[in-house]
Amino acid sequence: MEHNLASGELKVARPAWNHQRLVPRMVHIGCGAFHRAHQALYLHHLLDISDTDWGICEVNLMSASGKLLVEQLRQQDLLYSVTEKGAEHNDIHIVAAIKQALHPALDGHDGIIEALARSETAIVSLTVTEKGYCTQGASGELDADNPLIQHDLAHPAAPKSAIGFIVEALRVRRERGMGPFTVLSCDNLRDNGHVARAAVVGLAQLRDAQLAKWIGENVTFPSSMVDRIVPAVTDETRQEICDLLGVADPCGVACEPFRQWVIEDNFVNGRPDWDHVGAQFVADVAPFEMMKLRMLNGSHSFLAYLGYLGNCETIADTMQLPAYRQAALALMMHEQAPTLRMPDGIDLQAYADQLIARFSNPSLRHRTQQIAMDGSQKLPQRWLDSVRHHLQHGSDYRHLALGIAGWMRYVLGCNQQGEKFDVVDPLFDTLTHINQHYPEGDARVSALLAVKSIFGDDLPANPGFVTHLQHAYAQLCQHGARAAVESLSPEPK
Ligand code: NAI
Ligand code: CS2
Repeated sequence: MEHNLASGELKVARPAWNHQRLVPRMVHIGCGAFHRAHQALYLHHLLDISDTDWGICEVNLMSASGKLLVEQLRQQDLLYSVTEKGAEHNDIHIVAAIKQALHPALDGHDGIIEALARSETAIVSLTVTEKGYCTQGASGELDADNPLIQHDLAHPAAPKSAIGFIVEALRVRRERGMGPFTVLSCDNLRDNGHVARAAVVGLAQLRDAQLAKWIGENVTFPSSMVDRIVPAVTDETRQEICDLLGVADPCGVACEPFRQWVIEDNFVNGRPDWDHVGAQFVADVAPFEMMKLRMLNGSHSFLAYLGYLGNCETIADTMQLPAYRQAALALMMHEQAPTLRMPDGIDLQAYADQLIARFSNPSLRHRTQQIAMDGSQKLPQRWLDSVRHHLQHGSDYRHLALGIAGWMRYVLGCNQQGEKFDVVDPLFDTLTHINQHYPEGDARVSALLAVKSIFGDDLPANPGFVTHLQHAYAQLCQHGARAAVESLSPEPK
């Protein structure tokens, strides 16, 4: 048999503790690359320095790859590695924080609902991507027409969505006279705790008003700001990990050395002392979330759309182009920072400079096309709230306008050379319809602005904004992405 992380001889030490010690007090839904390199690693570090017994039960709900990952984790005793890639050297950790890993196709819906409902489950955390909450991007309310929600209403005991599983498990807990758990969203959403609450209470309300009331009164939904750049794993990454470990690790992930986690301290059923390993518990996460979403994610999306259209494969490639680097910094400092109200002691210029350095890390190879995914879910919190701020204050937002134009051009699904590429987005059907009927010009801009779940009612009704966008889009199409980004400087006084 081929050796793996559990059985093989390794070039690095395995963790000293035994899995027997772990109790699956946290059930995590969405065991993707980010969770493995972030929340699970924080817990791993805590297990390393304390005698805590917190362990994670991982749940993947979607896709064949999610099932495969669960199978692969099981094959290697639920161990996996995280490689932190600095510009100059790598650090590797073998993580031993997982107690159990489940998928509906392997364990049944019941198996997952029971894991959520068992008495030791104190926290249910989520990294299910922005679309996993089944909410309307612009309003943050549950989208009752979402096909997963429609399915879960028709089959409440065999749900498909993460929200459906949580509601059903809470129903079971209530019926059994058990207490609630905390729902901890770790996705890149504005007010992510609030979005999780709106989704869970919203679905419960459609099922049973009493259940919705019980959830509203008993379950807490702390918000959290999560940060660490974790690109999707490629064959190249897997080979690098194998070289470092001495055995293959199909569950391994690689990421940047930086990590940050700011969490609202509002847990109903206990929590690990993540603050002992670098997390920060605060009363109000909102300023930190907005800072990260607008400055980091906002400039990431700008670089992703205009970088991809300008033939840059990775974010680090965009940082090699002076105009993109300057535009990212100008977007952060002139168009995003002025929209933020930060607590004393936060230096936004230093934050922006650190982001430019992080984006420039040449060993990460974070693909622009990965960040460009699911734009319909990302634009509202990354750019559009800031646009509203500028419209209200009469201030300049040319970078944001070009970013939106970049998204509009990107979702056409063909590059400046006319070569086709796949656009991945939950609104794919709507976008395809618009591409077919409004492939270019002002009519295209208006058709895209009319997508209410992204732009709301107010933005398309603002003539100044519409004209600005039409102009930015025309410039981008006429001159190409690189020239359009170059034309943004010099900065206004
Ligand atoms: P990934 O593609 O590796 O994993 C996504 C996970 O979400 C998978 O477990 C998948 O099964 C699950 N999922 C996807 N759609 C779902 C749905 N509709 N319902 C339930 N589960 C669903 O992606 P990755 O890198 O783990 O990122 C996931 C999310 O984590 C991001 O969307 C973002 O909100 C957050 N995040 C990611 C960071 C990164 O650098 N990768 C950093 C900060 C936050
Ligand atoms: C990125 C984020 O994929 C994206 O949309 O902007 O995942 C980004 O890498 C993280 O938020 C960094 O913490």
